Amino acid sequence: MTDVAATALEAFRTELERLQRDAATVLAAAVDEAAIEAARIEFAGARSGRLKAAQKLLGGLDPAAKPEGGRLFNEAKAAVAALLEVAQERVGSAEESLPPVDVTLPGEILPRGHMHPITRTIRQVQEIMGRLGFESVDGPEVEDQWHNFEALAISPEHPARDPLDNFYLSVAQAADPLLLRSQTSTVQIRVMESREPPLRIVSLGRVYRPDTADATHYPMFHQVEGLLIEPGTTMAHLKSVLRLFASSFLGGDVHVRFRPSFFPFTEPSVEVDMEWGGRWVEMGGAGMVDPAVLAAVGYDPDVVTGFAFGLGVERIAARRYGVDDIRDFYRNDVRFLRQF
Ligand code: FA5
Repeated sequence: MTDVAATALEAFRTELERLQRDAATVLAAAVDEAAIEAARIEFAGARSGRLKAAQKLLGGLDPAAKPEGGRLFNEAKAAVAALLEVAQERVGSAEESLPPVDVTLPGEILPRGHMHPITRTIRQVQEIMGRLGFESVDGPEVEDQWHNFEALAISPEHPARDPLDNFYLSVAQAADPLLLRSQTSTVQIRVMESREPPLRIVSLGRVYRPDTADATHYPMFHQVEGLLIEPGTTMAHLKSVLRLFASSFLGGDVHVRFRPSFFPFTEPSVEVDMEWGGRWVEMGGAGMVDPAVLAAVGYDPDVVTGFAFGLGVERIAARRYGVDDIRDFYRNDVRFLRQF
């Protein structure tokens, strides 16, 4: 091989090396299909790609240099093809894992929930009672013997204190076993202990009893407790407040019926039934606050009078919304809940 032919072959080798280096740089920076296609045209394009130009140079080499030149050219061509393939795979898998984004599409509409019917009932009761001048207050769900029973004149041997009728949290032998409150009447005591009359309060919250769940019972339910302490209060005021409440909440002219009953903390005591749509339903208990309770909280029973009532929130909500089974409120079935 002449010196001239050897120099031309060396120049050819240098050009092929530069071509491969450039292809590697360009393809490493390619981030999408379009960049790879541009690189393919630049390096391997059939008409004006750089490999095509190198092939033309190969044709001009000295016959003695051609076998080596051909080998170098095939190597470079295979290297560019491999670089293209690797880049293609990298970009393809990245694009597959990313969902295509069409920014002109409207956003995903998230389903919007609404208040649970029991929460809504609680707010409505608070609002109605607020208009009648009753301030909304809260009390703890974990209670002691004093607030759940003793101050309410429920004696130690009263069946309401039976361990089978309550969720006690500490051992029964403990001096003052705590329990999940079984009624919201506890809040009457807490408020009267900390404030002086006159009082108009309403308290809505959860209470717990080991009752078997059925259409009208649930082991966890809500009560609304009302307490009014004002001079000259009578049962007539109690009935008027309950009737005004029932008419506002249920709508229309709701009749309220009192049936004689017994609660240790009211005297006289009554069961409260409401008639609506031709049916009477028991909603709760009520009565004049017993003098023993007034004395327990430090009031003078000869001077202070008042009434109290406690209604089942699930019962009044069921009545209001025409629900036959209060268990439906807690089944978490959105098809049921969506209706309200
Ligand atoms: C009481 O709990 C008294 N504290 C009510 C009271 C307050 C009387 C103030 C006098 C003065 P009773 O145990 O009857 O009373 O419950 C009241 C209401 O709670 C019932 O009428 C009923 O509507 C509701 N209730 C009782 N147990 C359940 C239960 N397991 N599931 C759903 N609601 C219930």
